[in-house]
Formats: sequence, C-alpha cells, structure tokens
Amino acid sequence: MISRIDLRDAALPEGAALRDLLPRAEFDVEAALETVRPICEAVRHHGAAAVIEYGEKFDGVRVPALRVPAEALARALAELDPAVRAALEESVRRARKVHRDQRRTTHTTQVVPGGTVTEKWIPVDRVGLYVPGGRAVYPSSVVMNVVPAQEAGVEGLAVASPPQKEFGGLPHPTILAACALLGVDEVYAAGGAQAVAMFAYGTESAADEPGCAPVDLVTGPGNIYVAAAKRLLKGRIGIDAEAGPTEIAVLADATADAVHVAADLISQAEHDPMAAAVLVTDSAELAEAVEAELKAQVAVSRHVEERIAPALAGKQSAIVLVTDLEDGLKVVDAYGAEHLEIQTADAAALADRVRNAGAIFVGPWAPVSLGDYCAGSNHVLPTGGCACHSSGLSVQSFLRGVHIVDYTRDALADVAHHVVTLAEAEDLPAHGAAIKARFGWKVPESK
Ligand code: HSO
Ligand code: ZN
Repeated sequence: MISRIDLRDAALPEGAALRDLLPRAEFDVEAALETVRPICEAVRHHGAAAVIEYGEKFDGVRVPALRVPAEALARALAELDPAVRAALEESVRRARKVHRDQRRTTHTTQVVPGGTVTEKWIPVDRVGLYVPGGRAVYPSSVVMNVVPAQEAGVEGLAVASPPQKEFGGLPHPTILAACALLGVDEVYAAGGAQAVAMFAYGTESAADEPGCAPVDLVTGPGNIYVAAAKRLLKGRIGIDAEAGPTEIAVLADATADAVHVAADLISQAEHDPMAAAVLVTDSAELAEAVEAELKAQVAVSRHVEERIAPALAGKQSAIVLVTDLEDGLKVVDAYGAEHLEIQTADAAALADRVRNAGAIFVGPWAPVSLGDYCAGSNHVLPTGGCACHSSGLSVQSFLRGVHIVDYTRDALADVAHHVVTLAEAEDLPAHGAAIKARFGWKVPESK
C-alpha cells in the first residue's frame, strides 16, 4: 500500500544526499516542451482557429466560440446548488480577508537629505488565470486565483478552462458559476498548452467573436502540458509557478491520531495518481497504526483505483521513520512539501522552525482540506521542492515593485565622485559623463 523508508540507523545525511533518499514524483516538464512547442507556434500564427482545433483534438469537443457568452455565466450561477454557492461565498470571504492584508503600501526611504527612493507597488495590467478541468473540476481554484488578483488591483482578468463535451463545449458549470460569483465576465473555453499560448499571444477579433487580448501574466495550476507551455512562454509572459502533482507531508509523533493522519494523506492522494503522501514520524507505533488506517479508509474511499491507490503505492509516497523530531524537521525541510502538517505535542513551536514548505498546517484541527477550501489561505502552492525558493500565490504575485528615484542637485553633487569612480572601474566612462555633464563636465568636489 505504501512503502517505508527507515532513516533511524545511520546519521542523517545532509542537503542533496538527504533529498535523494526521499520520495518524489517524476514530473519531467522538459520532456513535455517538445510536445507543446508546435501547439504554441500554431496558436501564435493561427490564433483562435488553432485553439479551437486543439480543443477538439485534446478535449474531444469543437467549441463554436472560445469566449463564454455572458448568458452562460449568468445561467451557471443561477443554477448553482445553493449549498455550494454558500460554501464558495464563505471561501471567498475568508480568502479576501487574508489577501487584503497582503496589500503593499508605497514606502519612501530618505537615503540622504534631498535624495529619496520610493517603492511603489503597481498591479500588472492584465492577467490570464488558468483553471484545470480534466481529472477534477476545481471551482475553489477560481477563488484562489481570482481573489488575490482582485485584491492586488488587477483590472484585466481573464479565465480559461477546458471545454467539456458533456456541457456542449463550455467549461464546467461550477467553474463558470464561480467566475460569475466573483464578477469575472471574460472566460474562455480553452485548456492545456493552447490556452496558455492564447493568453500569451492573444487572438484577433473575428466578426462573430471578440478576440482575447494578450496578457502580461499567467497564473494557476494545470497538467504537465500547461506547465511546459508556461516554461516555454515565460519571458513573453510572467508566470506564477509550474505546478506539479499535489503533495502532503505530515510530521507526526506518538501523540498524533492515526485516523486523522491517514485521512489527510488520502485527501491529497485523491487528486492524482502522481500525488505524493509522505508521513515522517519518530513513532513506529504511529507508523503501524497509520498503515492499518490507510488500508481501512482506502477500502471505503471513492477514486481508489484511478488515483488514491496508485498515489499511495507510487514511489513518490512513503512513511519515513526518523530517530527523533529533530531529524524529522531536517527531513521535512529537505523535502520542502507543498503542504506540511505538523501533528506533534508542541506543534506550533515545531512549525515555527520549519524553513521549507508551501504552507504549514499546525496541530490536529488544521487539515490540508481546510486550506484547500476555507482557511483563508491560498491553495496554489509550490510543488516539487520549489518551496525552498518560491511562495504560493498571493497578492504579491500580481504586483510589481517599482523604485522611484528622486534626487536634488545637491544630493547628486554629494555622491557624484563615487558614481564616476565606479563607472571608471567598470570601464563605462559614458556613465560617468552623464554625471559630469550636469556639473559643467567636472566632478563636483566631495564634501
Ligand atoms: N490541494 C490542491 C488544491 C485543491 N484541493 C483544490 C481541492 N481542490 C492543491 O493545493
Ligand atoms: Zn486538495
């Protein structure tokens, strides 16, 4: 059901050596680049026609138009199950609360008298938000993408999600309803690499439909082809991250409840046969109990054959036994999980010492599922160990910090000799000349 890795015998290796001992899914974005390159090129040259063509090929349905009509959005919201609507509204409310607090304020630093640098945060003009619609349909991901973009002040917001055959080529109705709920009216029935290329290059307007204007930034999770297209088109567009399969790591001791731990591991295994579920524990008893619980709970779960069983049995999942929680901390830091739960006696203190994780869930009452929907935190998080250099989606993802430099004559005169010296040291005399030109082609006397 799930493999074991026993790290209790020898001293724990460090850095890359430790990372190599830990399970990880193979997610070879590089290999998918060659597949998506012709798709992106076709969209670049043939616009909407190519996006529609690939939709027919990969999603099995030829859409009459890429842009979802306003009536379809309104209808989806009107027909949304009231309980789902209430839950989405609560999710939005909480996410808005947290993301509103992430907004940055303009800050001016007086470097010297008469010399200031102001850091101003400006939202990107136009963003394309990708919402997957393949194996599972995630209206919650609409919330997690749209809310931070809106709170950042982004004015142009477009959503793309794959066309669904059973809904006449529209994206899934709950995706449309979530867009309508959030006031997003520009939605495209486009998926995969072709959707990312559509956002990057834009499509021209035709008589029967307005085109999609190119965006500055594409965010949101997706499959390996979406990740590959993001990598390929990065530079032309900004991207958030290349999302890989979901991961959960649980650092637990003997005080943890095996029933909860097993349920939480299964909850993320439910996403994908490549999803990773990793338990790190210093308690052999807990490991035994969790294994037994996994068996019991998997037996009564849905999506077992296609996702949960292969995810738990895959080489990306394991129970890792460590000598003590200090070693456990080193292991979870080396792993850098997308989601890390701490289920130990003093969970908050241990959580405070974690350095690498996309999001940390503290104690018995903060399961990852809460964060997926209704904690207020964002669920678009770095995977594949990227947590050691990247953050999850936030208001910051949609902002650019611009330095505004303002110096008086005296303030420039004061530092001119240093600028000229550094310009000479770099053999860039024209840089120095730009200073001297302002002072009668002389370097002002230093005070
Ligand atoms: N756990 C997923 C997000 C999600 N879960 C959406 C349920 N719906 C990746 O963080
Ligand atoms: Zn999830």
